[in-house]
Amino acid sequence: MNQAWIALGSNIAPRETYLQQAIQTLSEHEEIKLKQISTVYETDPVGYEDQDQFLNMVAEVETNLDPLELLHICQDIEQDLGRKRIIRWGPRTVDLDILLYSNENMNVEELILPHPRMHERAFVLVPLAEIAAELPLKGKSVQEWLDALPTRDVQGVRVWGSLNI
Ligand code: PH2
Ligand code: MG
Ligand code: MG
Repeated sequence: MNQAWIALGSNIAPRETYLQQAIQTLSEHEEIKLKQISTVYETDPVGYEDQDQFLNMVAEVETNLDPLELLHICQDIEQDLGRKRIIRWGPRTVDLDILLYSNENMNVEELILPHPRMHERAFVLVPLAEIAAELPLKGKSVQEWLDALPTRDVQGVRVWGSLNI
């Protein structure tokens, strides 16, 4: 079995429903076992700032699928939930990003593991630290990366609530 962490985000209404449906679809997949989900956070948009606030969370799964098979399932969920790619880093119904897959280091056109920007994003590190603070990532723990972020970034991530799974 491999252990993978997936970040989810939505900033088009109904945000909670999109997250809920994405988690539900993952958990119903025969080859995926949902292990943990974080709290849901409301977060200021990063990168492209002229867009609505996001809901973000992180899920831990176990799977025998390989990383690209898991990626394709995540992409199918995005498509089924109406994702349109118009602006890079722009508004989305739902985004599922594989953050980590066991100890895999991978760099192919479709997928880079660990996710290349995860260690600098509070909207990823705050929910991930909640369920995997000690996880090793690029020579530090997730908690250490989080502690190294500017306070202003962390303040842009606020507890919103929990999904009813
Ligand atoms: N995703 C992005 C770009 N910016 N900002 C927040 N707060 N949350 C996201 O999920 C997010 C973002 C690209 O995927
Ligand atoms: Mg993303
Ligand atoms: Mg993505």
